Amino acid sequence: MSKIGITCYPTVGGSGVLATELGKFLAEKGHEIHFIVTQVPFRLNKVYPNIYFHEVEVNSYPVFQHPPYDLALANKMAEVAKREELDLLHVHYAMPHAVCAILAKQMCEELNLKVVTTLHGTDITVLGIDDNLKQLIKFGIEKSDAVTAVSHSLVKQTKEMLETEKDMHVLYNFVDEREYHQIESHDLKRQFGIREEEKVIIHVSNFRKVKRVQDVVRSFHLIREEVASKLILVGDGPEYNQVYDLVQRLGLEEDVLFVGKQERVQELYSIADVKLLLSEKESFGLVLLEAMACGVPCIGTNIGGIPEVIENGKNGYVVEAGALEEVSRNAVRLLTDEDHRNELKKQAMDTVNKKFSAARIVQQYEELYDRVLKNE
Ligand code: GMT
Repeated sequence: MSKIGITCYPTVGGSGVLATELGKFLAEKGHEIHFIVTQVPFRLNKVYPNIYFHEVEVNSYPVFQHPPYDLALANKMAEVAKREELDLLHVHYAMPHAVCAILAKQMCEELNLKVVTTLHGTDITVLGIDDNLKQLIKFGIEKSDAVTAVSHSLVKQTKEMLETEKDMHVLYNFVDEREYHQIESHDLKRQFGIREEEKVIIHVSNFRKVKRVQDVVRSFHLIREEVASKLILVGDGPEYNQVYDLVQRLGLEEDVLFVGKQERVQELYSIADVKLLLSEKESFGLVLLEAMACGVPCIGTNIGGIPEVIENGKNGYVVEAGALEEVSRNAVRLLTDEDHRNELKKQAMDTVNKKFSAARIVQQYEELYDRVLKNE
């Protein structure tokens, strides 16, 4: 069993969720897990005897213009690694976490500490194009003992953008099937004022521009002309007001439910018939897995890692970004043909079980740690 330090942005969407869930599963398998983060990750909602939390405190000083998060983190990593005799640091995001881990590794040479870096996308697709950071991100990746990325698409993009030949392993996102599965919805639909015969379309995101939530609303506008339905929008973020205005302009206020951030999205999935994720950037799309595990077929854009999750026509649909007529056509077919919907639903759950189960992916991480620790 290994002693593993994990660093992530504890409040940031998918990457924080993935890092936390991985830590929990590794702890259940007997590894000793040390979260080195600024605050307790939001999914760490239970006490585990072999999970420890080490808070990175970032103080402001009058002499510094900006609080030194990166340096405080590197210092904490080195301190924890020495005291707890960690075997490896698994960091999520190359920038700045991989760079901090490499600095920490140099600060405790006596330990033979290893660094595993997982790329989630935003660090590459947003920061990687910033010339002020590009060389540092490349350094963090190349000096890591192993690098994983959440899709083949992200590996390709990272290699092209950073002009690196570094070996990268694709380790997909996974979902905890104990949490995400079909559940009895009782009368949730009625509580939301949705009539039994109405279909439910759902979208879950942090309402960043790249999620193109306005495309979701426009697609729904088309779908609603053919099928009596409601759209549930889950989440909050920078585009919220624009999306809200669009809903008013299109006269959809009666049929679009803004439910804000939700902890137990699985309950909402239990009343949903189809999910839309129409992003223009998405290195994987963890929310797709969560929906599929709950038996909700998804329509997603042909972007990044989405086509590695959705198999067009088999467990959902993949459309070109902005092809809203096509989104609507596929959704209407799904919503009106029950046999077809049930088949896609079954295939969606099957895909999660076979390709993206926690057991499978967590084992892949363990095997990678093993190889790194044996210097293979
Ligand atoms: O999608 C976001 O805005 C959050 C972002 C993050 O950094 O947490 O999610 C990224 O990592 C997730 C976990 O690996 C992936 O499932 C998301 O696709 C990815 N987001 C993007 O690439 C935009």
